[in-house]
Amino acid sequence: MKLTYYILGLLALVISDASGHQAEDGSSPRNCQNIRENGFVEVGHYVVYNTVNNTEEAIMIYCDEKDGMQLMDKEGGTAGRSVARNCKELQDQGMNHDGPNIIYPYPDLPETPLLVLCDQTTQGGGWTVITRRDDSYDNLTDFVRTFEEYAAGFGDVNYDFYIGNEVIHALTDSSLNELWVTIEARDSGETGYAHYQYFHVAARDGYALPPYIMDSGLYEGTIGDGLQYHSGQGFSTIDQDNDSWDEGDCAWNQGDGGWWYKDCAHACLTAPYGSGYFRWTSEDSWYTLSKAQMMVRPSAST
Ligand SMILES: *[C@@H]1O[C@H](CO)[C@@H](O)[C@H](O)[C@H]1NC(C)=O
Ligand SMILES: *[C@@H]1O[C@H](CO)[C@@H](O)[C@H](O)[C@H]1NC(C)=O
Ligand SMILES: *[C@@H]1O[C@H](CO)[C@@H](O)[C@H](O)[C@H]1NC(C)=O
Ligand SMILES: [Ca+2]
Repeated sequence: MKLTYYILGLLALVISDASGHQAEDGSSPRNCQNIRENGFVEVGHYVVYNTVNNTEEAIMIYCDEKDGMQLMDKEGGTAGRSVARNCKELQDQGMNHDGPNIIYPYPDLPETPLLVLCDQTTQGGGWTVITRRDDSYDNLTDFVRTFEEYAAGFGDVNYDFYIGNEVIHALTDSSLNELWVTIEARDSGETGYAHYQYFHVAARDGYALPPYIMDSGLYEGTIGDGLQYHSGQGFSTIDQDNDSWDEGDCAWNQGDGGWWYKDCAHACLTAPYGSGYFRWTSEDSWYTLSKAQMMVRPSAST
C-alpha cells in the first residue's frame, strides 16, 4: 500500500507540474524543451503558449520524451500518465488556476486529448467551460454553423468557442453534473448567473428521439431560469430542424445559431453578436447579451 501511495504522490507531483502554466522563472512554456525543464517526464500532450498581439494563446502539442520533439495533433501517448476526464479531475490533481488545459473526455476514446478551458476559481472551481461568448474579442468566431460543426465543436479556447455536443454529452453522461451560466447584458452591463444542480445532454443517436436532448433542473440564481423552457428539447441547427415549431425552422428564424430550440427560444447563447436573439429571458427577466458562458462539473455528491 505504501508503494501505491508513493506512486500516486509522484503522479500528482508530475501532473501538477505538467498542468502548471508558469515555469520557474515566471514565463509560460513555449515548447517541449520548456515543458521538460518544468519537470516533464512522460510522452504525451501538453499545453504551451504563443504570444499573438500581446496575448498569450494556448495550443496543444505532443512532446516526445527522448528528444523533446514537438508534433502537432498526434493521437495517443497517454500511457503511464494519470489523465483527467474533466477540469474537476485536473483540480483534484493540483490545477488551481483558471485557464486552458488538456482533458481526455471520451469514455470510448480514452487516449484522445482535448484542449479545454477550466475555471478553477468560481464557486470552488472544477468547471469545464462548454461555451464562451464575448463580443470584445478582435476576431470573433462565427456561430452560424452546421449540425456536424456543433457536434464536433468550433472556435478557440483562448477566445470564443463551442466545445461541441459530443463532448458535452461525454462530460455530462459519465456522472451527475451541474451547470453554471454567466451573462453580461449588452446595454446595462449588468452581470449575473444561473446555477442548475442538474444538467445533462443525451446522445446524438437517440433512436426515435431527437439528438442531444438537454435536461436541466434545480435552478437558483440572479438572472431567471432561462433553460426551463428548453429542457427536454433536442438540438437544432440551420441544416437540421429538430425543434417543436411545426411551421418552420427555429434556427433559421432566430439568428442561425445551434440550440435546444422549442417553439422557439427564451434563452439562446449561440445567436450572433449584436442581434436581439443573443439573449437570456425567463418569466421574470429579459437580457440582450454581449457576453455569456456555460460550464459544467460533476456534482459534489458523485
Ligand atoms: C491584432 O490587434 C489588432 C487591433 O486590436 C486587430 O485589428 C488585429 O486583427 C489583431 N491581429 C491578430 C492577428 O489577431
Ligand atoms: C480569425 O480567426 C480565423 C478562424 O479561427 C482564423 O483563420 C484567422 O486567421 C483569424 N484572423 C486573425 C487576424 O487572427
Ligand atoms: C431531426 O432532424 C433531422 C433533419 O432535419 C430529421 O431527419 C430527423 O428526423 C429529426 N429527428 C427527430 C426525432 O425529430
Ligand atoms: Ca420545426
